[in-house]
Amino acid sequence: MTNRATTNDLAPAPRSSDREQLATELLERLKYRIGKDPKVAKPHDWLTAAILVARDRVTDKWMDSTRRTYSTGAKRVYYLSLEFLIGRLMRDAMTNIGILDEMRHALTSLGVDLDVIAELEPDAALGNGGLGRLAACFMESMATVDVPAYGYGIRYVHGLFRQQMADGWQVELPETWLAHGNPWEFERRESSYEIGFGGAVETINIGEDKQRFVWKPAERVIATAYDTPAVGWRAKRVNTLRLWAANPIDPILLDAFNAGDHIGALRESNKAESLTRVLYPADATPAGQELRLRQEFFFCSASLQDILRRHLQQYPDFTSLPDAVAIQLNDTHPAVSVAELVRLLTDVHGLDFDIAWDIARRTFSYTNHTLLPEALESWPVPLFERLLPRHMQIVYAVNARILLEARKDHGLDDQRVRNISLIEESGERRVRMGNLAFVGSHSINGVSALHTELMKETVFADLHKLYPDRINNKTNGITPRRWLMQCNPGLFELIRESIGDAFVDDAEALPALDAFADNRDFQERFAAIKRENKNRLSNLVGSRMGVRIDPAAMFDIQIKRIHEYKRQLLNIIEAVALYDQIRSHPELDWVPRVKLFAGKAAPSYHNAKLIIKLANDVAKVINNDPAVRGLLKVVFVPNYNVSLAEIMVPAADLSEQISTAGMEASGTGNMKFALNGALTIGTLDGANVEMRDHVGEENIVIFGMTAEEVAKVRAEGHNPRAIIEQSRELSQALQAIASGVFSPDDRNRFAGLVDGIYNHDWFMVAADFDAYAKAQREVDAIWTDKTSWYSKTIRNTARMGWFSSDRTIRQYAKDIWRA
Ligand code: B1H
Repeated sequence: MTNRATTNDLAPAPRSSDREQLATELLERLKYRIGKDPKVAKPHDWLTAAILVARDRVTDKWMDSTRRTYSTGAKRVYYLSLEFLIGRLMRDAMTNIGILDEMRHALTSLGVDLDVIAELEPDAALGNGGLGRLAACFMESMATVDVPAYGYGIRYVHGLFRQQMADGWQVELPETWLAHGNPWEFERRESSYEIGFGGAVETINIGEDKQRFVWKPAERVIATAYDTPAVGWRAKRVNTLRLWAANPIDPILLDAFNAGDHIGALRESNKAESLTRVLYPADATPAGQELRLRQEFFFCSASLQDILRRHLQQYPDFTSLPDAVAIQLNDTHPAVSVAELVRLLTDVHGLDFDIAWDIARRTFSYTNHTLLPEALESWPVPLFERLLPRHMQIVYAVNARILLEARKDHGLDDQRVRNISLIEESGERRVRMGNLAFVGSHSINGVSALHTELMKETVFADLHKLYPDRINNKTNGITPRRWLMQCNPGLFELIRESIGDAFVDDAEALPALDAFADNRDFQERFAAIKRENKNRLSNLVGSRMGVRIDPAAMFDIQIKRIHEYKRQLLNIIEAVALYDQIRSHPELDWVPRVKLFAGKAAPSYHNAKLIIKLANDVAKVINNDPAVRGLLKVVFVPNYNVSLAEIMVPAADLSEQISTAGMEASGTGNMKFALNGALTIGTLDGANVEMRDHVGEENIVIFGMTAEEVAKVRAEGHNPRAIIEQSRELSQALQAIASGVFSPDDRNRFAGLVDGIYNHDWFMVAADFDAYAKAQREVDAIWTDKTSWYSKTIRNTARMGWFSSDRTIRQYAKDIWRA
């Protein structure tokens, strides 16, 4: 294990920075909280003790922060998200409170290696991919820039599945992050709420033509809070991540039990607990099952009840809610909150509907994360009505006034009225959660400049015309603490030695590094650090997979969820074409490359799983062909997660960001790689566009169709067959794959995948292939000139400061939350 992080002297002195004090605390926690003698303590016990020491120190700051929010009357921000992809927390928390180095020494003095126990901490994978990881970066940045914030979500017992390879196929295994307990969390029995489902609505006439509505749910469960501290950089502020677990009202049905029905007695309990048992593993595609809608409503209702209770502790009524509270909806997953807040304010707290609606709209804001039509959440009306009868009424009531206003005041025609309706009327009637979130929010934001423009032109075109001030852009960001300081301590130290400490607190001071981009000595040190990071990844690939990769080769990495629009297939086809070229022209100076892939496929996504199998099949052939002479290797690293990203990102030379233009809302992996000194090969999609603007077009390799061109070709019809026939490289590669060169045991395995490219090529793999292959040879040329390579990659690091999530959060705070 390489020597890591030496950031201790940057942070404020902890209560006692003394390593003896930390050692004393470790022994004390071990003895009194874990009940172990150091002589018999297992590595896991030491991990728990170390976390408890860190947690206790965080707790002081946590209480200070809470008190400060209360006494200053500051606005509170609530971030509602069905996903928080946290990863490990120990190194993060210790870095941010400034005890990492002292803790390392304290543990060493007790005969324990911090790096060894750090590996034992489970990776909290309560999210699928970018959307969940963004929520985790935002939690850290909100604390860092001193925004009083609460994250609200679900405490899934099982996070995203563990991926195993069986003969090159993805196999999903349950993930059990809570198996050894979770020393970070505090269970809050006192913060629990009843959540209802189903039943009926009673109407009570209260005179003067007025009515009250009382929802009588048929089923009820209890939501119990678990709090985890979210520590900002230098522990200026500690916020709360509050995750809800579902429990039965009656843990055991005594009547049934006494009657001998021991299983039946637990039915209620099992049903309640199944609600928060597992994260839906679909990324950028909605799960669509009843249990998912139950999860969504469960955590929204619990969070809103909690928010309203806290508000009433400090204010006399709810007229002040929009000034005291901002609620950010992370995609449409929490959109049912709009109806639930209106219900709570009217039915439970007695406000008039108009007032409640106005409060809701001024309190909520909504972030859209995808334009993929299949990803836009909608629920069948019968299901929604059965599960949430009162919310159905509220949706209809809201819809009536929106549509009336649209027709009367704005003169919209039938078609446009249909487009903005909360109810989809063509085919099966469905509740459109995107439209509900839109009309219930004062701000609707996209996650990159391009994505935001496309939102205005496509899915929300008519709503945007009706409410032209609501859509705005907030380009995503990443936390530089986790994604530079912690994952790449070598580079972090080099930057610090070169430009001083300013960038440590303000990533936008990084451009000072530009002055070193052409400095030979600096380039060599930069290269040496990259090499060390590559050695570490080589060792991991060697020990975990038994595949030898040469750290001197170019590490070309594509890591993200497997999805057709992300075009891992384009990358694999290019590998096959390159393989042909290397064999046909052994006399040429091929740049040695390792193409690394990692990522999970949704278990029900057939083509995505087939793409994983293809990568593994292609790897097997190429890696074992002596004619390649080791010039090309293909590796699919199993079980991609945050911790693996922390090793792969700093080791990358080339970052693959090659989605079909117009389809990736932003991307955030793209930012992590560039910050860590990789060159990007990418399309003009998502945040790549803004990355090009920041790093300069000479420092990024852009290829392929633009979003506009993709839209045009799709509208006018596209003839992929003709394109393929004109490209010898592409047709040979496709034929090899289709005819079973890589799958001799099942020659037809990939025929369907290749047919899709020949017949419709929806994702423009054929259309972009030649441009991509050409761009790859440009990359080779740059690589060959090492001075040029490092001058570009150093400039990438220098110019990525703007993509810090601190900047993103400041923009949300100023423009949307007014916090
Ligand atoms: C993103 C999702 C997503 N967009 C549905 N949409 C899900 C949709 O479980 N579901 O139902 C889960 C996730 N995730 C990603 O968000 C975008 O694809 C990225 O481009 C973007 O960078 C990221 C964060 O904004």
